[in-house]
Amino acid sequence: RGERTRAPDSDGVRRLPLASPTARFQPSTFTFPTEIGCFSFGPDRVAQQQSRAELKYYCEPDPGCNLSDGFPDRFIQRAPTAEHLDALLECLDDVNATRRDLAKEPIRPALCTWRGIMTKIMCTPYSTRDEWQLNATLFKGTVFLEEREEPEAAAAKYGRSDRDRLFTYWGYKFESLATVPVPPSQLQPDDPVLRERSAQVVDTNVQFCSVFRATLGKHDMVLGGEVDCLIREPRPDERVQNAYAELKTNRVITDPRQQNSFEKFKLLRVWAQSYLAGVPNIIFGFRTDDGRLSHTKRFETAELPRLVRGKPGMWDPNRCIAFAAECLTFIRDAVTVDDRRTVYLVRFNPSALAVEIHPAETDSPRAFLPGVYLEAKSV
Ligand code: 0WD
Ligand code: CA
Repeated sequence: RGERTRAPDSDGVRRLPLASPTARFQPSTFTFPTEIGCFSFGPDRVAQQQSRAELKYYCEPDPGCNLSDGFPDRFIQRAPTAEHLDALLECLDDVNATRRDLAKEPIRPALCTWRGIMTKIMCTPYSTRDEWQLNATLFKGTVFLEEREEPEAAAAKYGRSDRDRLFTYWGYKFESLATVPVPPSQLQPDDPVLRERSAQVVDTNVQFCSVFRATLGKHDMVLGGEVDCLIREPRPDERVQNAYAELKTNRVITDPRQQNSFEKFKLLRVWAQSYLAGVPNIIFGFRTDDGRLSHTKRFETAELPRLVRGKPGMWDPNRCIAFAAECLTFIRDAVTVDDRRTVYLVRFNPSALAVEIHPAETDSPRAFLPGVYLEAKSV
C-alpha cells in the first residue's frame, strides 16, 4: 500500500493494480447518502427538475401473472442516445442556485457521476472479467465521469434479438405490474388503477432519479441514480429515502448451484447499487423460464452482506468500499488538467487486472460537459 506505482509507465499510462485477495487496500468508509435533489423523466424524456411525478408506490403484483403480456406492441424502448450527465448536472446547478439564494456555499464535489458508474467500480474486485471504460473530465475542481461507449456497441445492445428484448421486457414489465401511482392504502380492492397496471405501455423513457451526496473515504461525491418505487408512504419526520425500494427480477432458483450464483453475482450487484444510493429495500420478482411471475421476496440492503458472509468464494463489502475509495484517489491524482475540453480515458483492463488512466486528450471530440452546465447560474 502507499508504494503502489502511480507514476505513468513508459507508455504514458498510469496503472492501479487490483489488489489480490491477500494484499488488501486500506479499509475505507462510506457515509449514508443524503438526497439533495431529484428529477423525473416523462415519456418525452424531458427532465422535470425536483419532480417526483414518476416515483411510484410498490403494490404486490398478482402471482402467476404473465410478464410477456404486451410484448412487443406495448413496449417503448428508449433509443440509445448519448444523454451524458445533462439531467444530473442541471439538477446540481438547480440545487446550487437555491443554495446561493440562501447564502449557502455551493456543492462542489470531488466527483460527480451516475450511480451506475460507481456500482461498476465497486464491483470490480469481484467482476474481474468485465472491462469498463470511462471518460473523465476535471472542471472547476470536480471530476465528472461518464461511460465511454462506442456508438456501435450501444447500437448493438439496442438492436439485439427479439428473445433478448423479451428478457429485457420482463424486468420492466415486473416494475410496471408491481407499482401504482398512488399509495395502495388509498385504493379500493376493485380500484381501476389496479387493473390498469397490466394494460399499461411499458416505456423505458419514464424514470425517477434521486440525486444525492455521499462521502467515500476522503472524497465527497454527488451521484444520480434511478429509484424504482416507494415501499410505503414516508413519514413526515423521516427521510424519503427510507422508503425507497429497488425492484429486480430473477429466474426461480431450483438448485444450490443457482442459489450460489445468485448470491455471488446478483446480490453483489444489487447490494452495491442500492447501498450507494441509500436505498434500503430490495424486492425480487422470481419468474419461470416462460416469463410467469412465481413469487416475490423482500430483502433489506443492509442484510445482504450478512447473508453471504463466511460462505466460500463470496464478496466482502469492505473490500468493495476500500477498492472504490482507492480508485477514486487514483483518478483524482491523475486527472489534473482542469479543462472542460480535456478528456481522460479511465479503464479497467481485465487482462492486466488493473485500472488504467491514459494520457489526457486535449480539445477532445469526446468532451461531454453540456453548455447549460458550463453557462450555469451557479458554476
Ligand atoms: O446510456 C447508458 N449507457 C446508461 C444510462 C447506463 C446507465 C445509466 N444510464 C442512465 C439511466 O437511464 C438513468 O437515466 O443514467 C441514469 C441513472 O442511472 P443509474 O441509476 O446510474 O443506472 P444503474 O444503476 O446502472 O441502473 C438503474 C436502472 C436499471 O435498472 P436495473 O434494475 O436493471 O438495475 O437504470 C436503467 C435500468 O432500468 N438503465 C437503463 N435504461 C436504459 N438504458 C440503462 C440503459 N443503458 N442502464 C440502466
Ligand atoms: Ca430495477
